[in-house]
Amino acid sequence: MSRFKFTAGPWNVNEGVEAFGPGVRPTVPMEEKFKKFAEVGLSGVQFHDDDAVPDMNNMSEKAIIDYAKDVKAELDKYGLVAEFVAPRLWMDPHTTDGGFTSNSKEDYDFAMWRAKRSIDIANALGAKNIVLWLAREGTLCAESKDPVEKIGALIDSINDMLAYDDKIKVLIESKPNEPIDRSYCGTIGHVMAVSAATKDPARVGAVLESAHAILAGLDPANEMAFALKFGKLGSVHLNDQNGCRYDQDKSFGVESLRGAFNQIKVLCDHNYGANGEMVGLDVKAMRTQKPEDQYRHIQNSMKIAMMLEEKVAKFDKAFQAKCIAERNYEALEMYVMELLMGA
Ligand code: 3MF
Ligand code: MG
Repeated sequence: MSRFKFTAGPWNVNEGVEAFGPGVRPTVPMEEKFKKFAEVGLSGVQFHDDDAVPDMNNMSEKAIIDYAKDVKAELDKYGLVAEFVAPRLWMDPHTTDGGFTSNSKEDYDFAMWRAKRSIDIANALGAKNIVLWLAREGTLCAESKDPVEKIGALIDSINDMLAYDDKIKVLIESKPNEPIDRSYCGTIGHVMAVSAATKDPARVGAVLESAHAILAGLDPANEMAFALKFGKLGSVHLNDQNGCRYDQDKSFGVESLRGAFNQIKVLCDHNYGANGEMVGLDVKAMRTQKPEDQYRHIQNSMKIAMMLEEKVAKFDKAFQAKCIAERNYEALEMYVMELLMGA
């Protein structure tokens, strides 16, 4: 049993499309994903706005809410909750140059329309959070935007979301690059600063994704800790990443077991989840994976997280204190390695 409630998004079971090759697995219908998510032990689902309401651009505001209510009924059927809704602002022709930081007023307005519809969808699904992964908020050409002005525009857009609904929380998922070259919210530190500059900082927090921290050259557990200190770690995306390559979304812990241990440790040590926060697994199956076992990466990630929870429970705090008192960190480090290797 885990102390955590695990979630994943429908995008975490996919056809395997990448920049160099087409899909290799058939599309799985949404309801089958819900059914299977419940079966493998997830507690909830994360949504992009158009995962929940696919044709939303062509629908009225009321029709969007009605459609989302039907999705909520399907979730209920499988005993799942909705964790968050994230406006997908990187696929649409209106967001080619970003949304909240676009140079086009029309595109900015479109992004705000999607953000507000995402809040409506979240309310219909019973989700408490909006997630902003700011995929294209930044520049490909550094001189194309005034970064000072654009960070102001981002803060304005969040204030507008907070004013639209007085309960919803906005969580920014930091990422330094990909698809954008220079992003405006690359790390948790950036997210905390933006949060502090909004009209209701208590309702603006962060999602830390392990791989995104690694892409920023930072340690995921340390990034989680930074947000935890401010009471603003609203969600996590556990996964792994082999250094500064393309965004890999590997199963949690498969590249850096000690790094994964320290993520689970910081979450356990600081009672993450006590206010309803969930543990998202933003993992992708390898393109080589066959359809008949295409939930394996989610199951593996959850299993590794739970095995690491057991290691955290076994962690010998008295021995740690002794090592600290003697400033013998070589001994402490070897103890951790032996703990993880089962010696
Ligand atoms: C990109 C991501 C995204 C976000 C998701 C929800 C596809 O690197 O991590 O997953 O997590 O869009 O914000
Ligand atoms: Mg993510």
